[in-house]
Amino acid sequence: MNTTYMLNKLMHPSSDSSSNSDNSYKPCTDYEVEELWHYTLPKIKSETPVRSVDVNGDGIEDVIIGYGTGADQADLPLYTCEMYFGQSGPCAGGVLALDGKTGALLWQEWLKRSVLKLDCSYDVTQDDVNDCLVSGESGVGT
Ligand SMILES: [Ca+2]
Repeated sequence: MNTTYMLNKLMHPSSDSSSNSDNSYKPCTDYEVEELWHYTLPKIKSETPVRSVDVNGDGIEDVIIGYGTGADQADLPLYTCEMYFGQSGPCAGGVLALDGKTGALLWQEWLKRSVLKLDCSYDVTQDDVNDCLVSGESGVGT
Protein backbone atom coordinates (compact mmCIF):
# COMPACT_ATOMS: atom_id res chain seq x y z
CA MET A 1 0.00 0.00 0.00
CA ASN A 2 1.57 3.29 -1.00
CA THR A 3 1.15 6.69 0.66
CA THR A 4 -1.02 8.07 -2.15
CA TYR A 5 -3.42 5.17 -1.81
CA MET A 6 -3.68 5.69 1.95
CA LEU A 7 -4.20 9.45 1.57
CA ASN A 8 -6.89 8.89 -1.09
CA LYS A 9 -8.69 6.41 1.15
CA LEU A 10 -8.61 8.89 4.05
CA MET A 11 -9.59 11.95 2.02
CA HIS A 12 -12.13 10.28 -0.29
CA PRO A 13 -13.64 7.36 1.61
CA SER A 14 -16.73 7.29 -0.60
CA SER A 15 -14.69 6.79 -3.82
CA ASP A 16 -14.39 3.08 -3.04
CA SER A 17 -16.72 1.23 -5.41
CA SER A 18 -17.76 -1.13 -2.61
CA SER A 19 -19.14 1.71 -0.47
CA ASN A 20 -22.82 2.46 -0.38
CA SER A 21 -24.33 5.36 -2.35
CA ASP A 22 -24.97 7.50 0.76
CA ASN A 23 -22.69 10.52 0.38
CA SER A 24 -22.89 11.63 4.02
CA TYR A 25 -19.77 11.13 6.07
CA LYS A 26 -19.88 8.50 8.75
CA PRO A 27 -17.45 7.98 11.61
CA CYS A 28 -14.96 5.17 11.40
CA THR A 29 -16.15 2.45 13.70
CA ASP A 30 -14.13 -0.51 12.52
CA TYR A 31 -10.62 -0.31 11.16
CA GLU A 32 -7.27 -1.95 11.59
CA VAL A 33 -3.94 -0.17 11.87
CA GLU A 34 -0.89 -1.84 10.41
CA GLU A 35 2.47 -0.27 11.20
CA LEU A 36 4.57 -0.25 8.05
CA TRP A 37 7.47 1.65 9.61
CA HIS A 38 8.15 4.41 12.08
CA TYR A 39 10.77 7.13 12.35
CA THR A 40 11.48 9.14 15.48
CA LEU A 41 11.93 12.89 15.11
CA PRO A 42 13.28 14.17 18.43
CA LYS A 43 13.42 17.87 19.30
CA ILE A 44 11.33 19.08 16.37
CA LYS A 45 7.77 20.30 15.96
CA SER A 46 5.76 20.54 12.78
CA GLU A 47 3.13 23.09 11.85
CA THR A 48 2.95 22.07 8.19
CA PRO A 49 0.85 19.40 6.56
CA VAL A 50 2.76 16.26 5.62
CA ARG A 51 3.30 16.09 1.87
CA SER A 52 4.07 13.16 -0.40
CA VAL A 53 6.34 13.06 -3.43
CA ASP A 54 8.23 10.14 -4.93
CA VAL A 55 11.64 11.79 -4.54
CA ASN A 56 13.77 8.68 -5.04
CA GLY A 57 11.93 7.43 -8.13
CA ASP A 58 11.01 3.97 -6.82
CA GLY A 59 7.31 4.42 -7.62
CA ILE A 60 6.31 4.81 -3.96
CA GLU A 61 5.33 8.18 -2.55
CA ASP A 62 7.81 9.45 0.05
CA VAL A 63 6.92 11.55 3.09
CA ILE A 64 7.98 15.22 3.20
CA ILE A 65 7.85 17.04 6.56
CA GLY A 66 8.51 20.72 7.27
CA TYR A 67 9.48 21.51 10.85
CA GLY A 68 10.80 23.94 13.40
CA THR A 69 12.89 23.42 16.51
CA GLY A 70 12.17 26.58 18.50
CA ALA A 71 15.86 27.59 18.35
CA ASP A 72 15.00 30.80 16.46
CA GLN A 73 12.57 31.95 19.12
CA ALA A 74 15.10 31.32 21.85
CA ASP A 75 17.74 33.29 19.87
CA LEU A 76 20.32 30.58 20.53
CA PRO A 77 23.86 30.94 19.14
CA LEU A 78 24.82 28.67 16.22
CA TYR A 79 27.15 26.52 18.36
CA THR A 80 24.07 25.13 20.09
CA CYS A 81 23.09 23.52 16.76
CA GLU A 82 26.02 21.14 17.15
CA MET A 83 25.08 20.44 20.76
CA TYR A 84 21.40 19.72 20.17
CA PHE A 85 21.15 18.63 16.54
CA GLY A 86 24.62 17.34 15.64
CA GLN A 87 25.27 19.77 12.81
CA SER A 88 26.95 23.15 12.47
CA GLY A 89 23.84 25.22 11.75
CA PRO A 90 21.44 26.71 11.03
CA CYS A 91 19.04 24.61 13.07
CA ALA A 92 15.82 26.55 13.64
CA GLY A 93 13.82 24.57 11.11
CA GLY A 94 14.00 22.51 7.99
CA VAL A 95 12.50 20.00 5.62
CA LEU A 96 13.15 16.29 5.47
CA ALA A 97 12.12 13.38 3.28
CA LEU A 98 11.46 9.86 4.53
CA ASP A 99 11.39 6.86 2.19
CA GLY A 100 7.74 5.83 1.83
CA LYS A 101 8.74 2.18 1.59
CA THR A 102 11.18 1.84 4.50
CA GLY A 103 10.90 5.04 6.57
CA ALA A 104 14.62 5.74 6.12
CA LEU A 105 15.77 9.36 6.00
CA LEU A 106 16.34 10.27 2.33
CA TRP A 107 17.46 13.86 2.83
CA GLN A 108 17.22 16.71 5.31
CA GLU A 109 17.72 20.43 4.72
CA TRP A 110 18.19 22.66 7.76
CA LEU A 111 16.98 26.28 7.64
CA LYS A 112 17.35 29.51 9.63
CA ARG A 113 13.67 29.65 10.60
CA SER A 114 10.69 27.40 11.30
CA VAL A 115 8.78 26.12 8.30
CA LEU A 116 5.11 27.10 8.23
CA LYS A 117 4.11 26.31 4.63
CA LEU A 118 5.20 23.43 2.43
CA ASP A 119 3.86 22.84 -1.06
CA CYS A 120 5.19 19.97 -3.15
CA SER A 121 2.62 20.01 -5.92
CA TYR A 122 4.67 21.55 -8.76
CA ASP A 123 7.63 20.45 -10.85
CA VAL A 124 9.41 23.81 -10.92
CA THR A 125 12.65 22.48 -12.44
CA GLN A 126 10.80 20.30 -14.98
CA ASP A 127 12.80 17.18 -14.16
CA ASP A 128 9.66 15.03 -13.70
CA VAL A 129 9.95 15.13 -9.90
CA ASN A 130 7.78 17.58 -7.98
CA ASP A 131 9.72 20.23 -6.05
CA CYS A 132 8.89 21.49 -2.58
CA LEU A 133 8.37 25.20 -2.04
CA VAL A 134 8.95 26.25 1.55
CA SER A 135 8.03 29.36 3.45
CA GLY A 136 7.88 30.27 7.06
CA GLU A 137 8.86 32.76 9.67
CA SER A 138 10.98 35.64 8.37
CA GLY A 139 10.66 34.36 4.80
CA VAL A 140 12.67 31.15 4.73
CA GLY A 141 13.37 30.05 1.15
CA THR A 142 13.27 26.83 -0.83
CA1 LIG B 1 9.81 6.82 -3.26
